[in-house]
Amino acid sequence: MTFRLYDCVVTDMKLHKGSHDTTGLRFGIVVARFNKFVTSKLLSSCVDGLTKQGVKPDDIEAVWVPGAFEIPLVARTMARTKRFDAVICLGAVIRGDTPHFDYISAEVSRGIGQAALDADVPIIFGVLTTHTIAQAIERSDPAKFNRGGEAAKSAIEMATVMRQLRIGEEAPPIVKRETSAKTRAPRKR
Ligand code: INI
Repeated sequence: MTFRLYDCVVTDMKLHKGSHDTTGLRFGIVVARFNKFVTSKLLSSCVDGLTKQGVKPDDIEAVWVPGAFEIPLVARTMARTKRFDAVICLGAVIRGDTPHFDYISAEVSRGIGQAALDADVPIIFGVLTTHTIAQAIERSDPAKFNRGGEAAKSAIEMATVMRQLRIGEEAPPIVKRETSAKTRAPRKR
């Protein structure tokens, strides 16, 4: 039997993927106060996204920080407590007339990546970096791009897949060994 995964024929592999089973999972959120008219919407759709997937409000902890620049340190500190299965970072960096945007957005993305590796806990990048206020409003609108809800989904996926990997849970055997080249599905071009 063959199995096609992203255009490849796969045999005899274990496939791990995240699930919707949020039982017992705890999430930390770091949210920047700067551009609060945007970040408060990101926060509410993020919390909605988590609770709709069964996460208990008691298992969510949020921390406000002054701006996006301050997010990585707090995210790292939260992650290092090991009280959270994932930490979600929410912010909005909007381009202005000066190079400030470039410094803040570069630092927050670099810092969040480094924090996740340092803490060995998934840290989700839910920070908008936009050219205009209109773009930021659109991306925080739950009826449009809803980046807060997307960050929640990413956090659940990462938390569940990491839980699987860490407890060495067996992934369901999805494929069996191919018996002959004839059974191999043609490669898509
Ligand atoms: N912080 C943001 O979260 N978004 C921005 O767009 C922004 N701009 O443009 O200045 C911003 N600045 C504040 C910064 O994150 C720090 O809080 C501040 O520099 C103090 O360290």
